[in-house]
Amino acid sequence: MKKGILVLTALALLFAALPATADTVVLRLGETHVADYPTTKGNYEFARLVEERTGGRIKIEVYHSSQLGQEKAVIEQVQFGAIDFTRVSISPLSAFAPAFDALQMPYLYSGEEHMWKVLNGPIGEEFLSSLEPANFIGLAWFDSGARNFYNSKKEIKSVADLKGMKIRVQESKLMMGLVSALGAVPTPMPFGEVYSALQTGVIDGAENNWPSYFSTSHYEVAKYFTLDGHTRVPEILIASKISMDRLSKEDQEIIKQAAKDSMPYQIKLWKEFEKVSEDKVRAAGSIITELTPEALVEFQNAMKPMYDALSPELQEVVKKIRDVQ
Ligand code: GTR
Repeated sequence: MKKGILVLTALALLFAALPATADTVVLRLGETHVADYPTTKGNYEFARLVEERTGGRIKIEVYHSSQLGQEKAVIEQVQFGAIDFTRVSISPLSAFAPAFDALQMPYLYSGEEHMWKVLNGPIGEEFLSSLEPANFIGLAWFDSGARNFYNSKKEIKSVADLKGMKIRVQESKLMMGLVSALGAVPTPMPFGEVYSALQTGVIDGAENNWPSYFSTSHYEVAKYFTLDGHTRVPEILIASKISMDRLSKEDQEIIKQAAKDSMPYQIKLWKEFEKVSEDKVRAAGSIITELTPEALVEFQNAMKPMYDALSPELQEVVKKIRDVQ
């Protein structure tokens, strides 16, 4: 009798560890944003295309709202194959692939068109494939607009106004350097902790794009928003090389193509949501400061030393990016 129960338990455990049917594969994707954020919807589109194109053999479950952990921790797990995919900002990814700093330098792009030309051209492709030695497969780029400073204390109209302010940054050396270059005090912390840090005064401010400022409700606790547009930091969809290596070459190709094909959808939703977010935070009473042309030049000049501090290799990449026009 006892033996029978043991055998049954062993069988139950065995089946629990197997996918739903022998040839169905279920993969997991970690996302920091909430379910209806454009980026999360881009992930859903990617998952839908993969499922459709594999006739349901490969299912990708999207875990939004940091259910699988905060951005940096998720990247680590993707590297070890514990999570199969993630969509992240390239800022925290730079800790794993330092060359990505070259793609997110302050005031690097003349505008969004320039950035897309770079990402959709040979430079973007090279960056996607450069991730393999770090055990990632770069799949596609998503839009993330431009980042701006916001805070709970006062209007920022010049670089001098930022002096000594405690500004939250992503867990990224480059972002720490950027905030320091402006005379403020960088405070790295995970995205999910920023609201309460602003509310309790642990930090004075943070920086992000319109959609993140709105969807996290940071605007409720930090109403001064300055349109300085210091960086354009692309989002990237990556896969674990370990997970991808377990699939056939054909399925790997389907996944790569599906990721690329989900880009226009995300970019369209992004544009729409950028506008909605801006309108909502303006209506909610945020104070939006536009920089004068002189003040903007001051911001740009303050960040020039960051370019000099780049390695000669990355300076070369920056030059190539600038040459794409
Ligand atoms: C957002 C980005 C997130 C996360 C966040 C942050 O713009 O989409 O992936 O990096 O910024 O500031 O932590």
